[in-house]
Amino acid sequence: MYAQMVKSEGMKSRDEMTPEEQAFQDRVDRGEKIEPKEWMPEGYRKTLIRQIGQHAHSEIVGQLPEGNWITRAPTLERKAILLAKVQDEAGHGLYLYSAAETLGVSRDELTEKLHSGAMKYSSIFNYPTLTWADMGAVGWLVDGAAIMNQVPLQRTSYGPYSRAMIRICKEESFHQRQGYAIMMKMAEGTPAQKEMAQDALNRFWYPSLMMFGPSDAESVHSAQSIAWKIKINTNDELRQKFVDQTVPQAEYLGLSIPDDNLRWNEEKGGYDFSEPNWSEFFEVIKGNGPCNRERMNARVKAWDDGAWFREGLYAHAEKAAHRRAAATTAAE
Ligand code: FAQ
Repeated sequence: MYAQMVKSEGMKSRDEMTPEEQAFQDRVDRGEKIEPKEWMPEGYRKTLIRQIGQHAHSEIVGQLPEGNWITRAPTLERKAILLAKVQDEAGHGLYLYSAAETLGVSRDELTEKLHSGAMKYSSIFNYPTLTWADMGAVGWLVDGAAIMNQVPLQRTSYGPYSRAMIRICKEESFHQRQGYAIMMKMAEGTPAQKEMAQDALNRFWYPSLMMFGPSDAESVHSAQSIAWKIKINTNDELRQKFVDQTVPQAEYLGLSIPDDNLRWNEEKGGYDFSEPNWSEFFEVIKGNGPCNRERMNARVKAWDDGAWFREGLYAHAEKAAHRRAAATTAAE
């Protein structure tokens, strides 16, 4: 049904594992959670840092396309809701950076890697948000895709990541509902408003499908990540589930999915659908999407503008440590 998964580089068969690695794999297979101070293979640690770090960066960069519309929300209520959603994304970034820190990497190191282009963030946030209807499409489709990916990640094998996901998923559900509520309002509005909703769906459909990553045949990390239960499902499995869930929602709105090949396939019990343009995806993750430069410039500027504040915090922490040390010496 899905493309064959490729073997991940360096992935070992049981016979090739050391006794320590075998014992670790047994724990994972039994469904035990791995906690920060416990022994883990270096590859497991690195894969988690890559995935959790990329996820954290996505939450932070992901504030930008919606932040763009806070000042232009059509009503005070919509503004308050959007503001709360964007603030939630900042919180998700922080839980995830904290989860990554338990693996021995600092948030500053991760930020530096994002800014230098050594680490990625989700391709979806390199597309522009052109109209208010895009706030609906982002909530409905982008948060919808995020939930599809993140609900299984609540069962991921690394304890801190799994616990961060449980909390994040609760908030993402509200995000998806608020996006769908915007789409419902637009779709039952004037013909011009319905047209805006359709246009937003047309532009966000394929980029949303890309969020799940390349097809299983091109996904270099899936096999190893699934064996370690860092990932629970393959990219194609989750993409299929997302399409199956979203098509009836579009029908309810009276909008059309921009895909002439979309058809219910009775035999597989799911929709057949067109693949996204994968060369566009690989260009976007290489840094050549419509908004990559704008997004990175905004993040680097925010980081640089905040330098005085971070320096103030460090100076304060240093003085407080000196005072504590002096008080301890005086008491002795
Ligand atoms: N964008 O071998 P695979 C959100 C890269 S949700 C960019 O399949 P893997 C909420 C991949 O890193 C969005 N790069 O990789 C929100 C690898 O490159 P590398 C974030 C991508 O890791 C909503 C290469 O392609 N969610 O932010 C993408 O096994 C609204 C080969 O790919 C997560 O991060 C992509 N879409 O599977 C916020 C969820 N796909 O690192 C604000 C956790 C693949 O070797 C507003 N992450 N690549 O240089 C995952 O589940 C996985 O990492 C996948 C990719 C499924 C994304």
